[in-house]
Amino acid sequence: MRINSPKLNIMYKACMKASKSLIRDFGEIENLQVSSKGPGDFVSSADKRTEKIIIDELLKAYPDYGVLSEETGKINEKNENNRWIVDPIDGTSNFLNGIPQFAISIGYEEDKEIKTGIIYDPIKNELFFAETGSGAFLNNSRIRVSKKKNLKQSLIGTGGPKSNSKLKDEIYLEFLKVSKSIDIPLRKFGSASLDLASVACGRFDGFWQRELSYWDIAAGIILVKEAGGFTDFLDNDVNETKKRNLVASNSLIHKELLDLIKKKNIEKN
Ligand code: 2AM
Ligand code: CA
Repeated sequence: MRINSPKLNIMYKACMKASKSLIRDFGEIENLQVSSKGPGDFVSSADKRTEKIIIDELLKAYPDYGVLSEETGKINEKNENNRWIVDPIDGTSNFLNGIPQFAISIGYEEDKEIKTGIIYDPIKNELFFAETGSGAFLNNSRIRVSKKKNLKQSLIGTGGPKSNSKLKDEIYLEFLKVSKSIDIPLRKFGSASLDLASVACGRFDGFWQRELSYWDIAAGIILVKEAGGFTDFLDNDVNETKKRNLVASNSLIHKELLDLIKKKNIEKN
């Protein structure tokens, strides 16, 4: 593993420690799915357990750094210059249903800019990581975005809408609009961080999703950029924690994808 920066080293350690307990918890899901109570409560405690392991490990190394995380919220709020962004289980619905498509995602932000990211899929044992200026990696190999030039022949991922979204109808219409414009059916795999990792390593040519939280995408953004791709927010949502509308791609299809998503949704044609 080509991890030679102190930050990445700590993130890697936190990830590996947390993933041991996460894999154990995932193994329990199958039993709980057939129980009358279902796995809901168990998953929520697995989420908290995993997050605690990660945050403890990060703060052990850098006690005064800020943290923004899905379960705990904010820690050391005053430190706005150095901050960890943590999602302990990205792809919670998949995890809950025993589907092996979820990841731990940790980003590191310096002066409000994301500098380092790590996304770990513990089931496939795939570790994606990137740091500003040093490129993006999957396990031991350098990764790059795809070279697809034409949106029509591209493989595009998306996700959502959230069950409580006020934009549900628009999001479905947008899905329809994009589906009709490209030859390959859209992919909806249920973990935004892994979707971004897929753009970074060229499995997907592009990805977009509305109303994402910052912890879903912080690590993925640096990964895509360092792999040679582009990321953009659709509206003035750069400072939002919970409503980020993100488009990411291999750069070559970026304008075409962005223009298409921004085009008005048509109800019937
Ligand atoms: P999560 O699994 O951590 O909730 C699924 O399309 C992707 O969107 C996942 O990365 C999921 O993260 C994210 N997402 C964020 N908020 C969500 C919500 N309220 N409901 C469903 N998915 C959500
Ligand atoms: Ca998430």
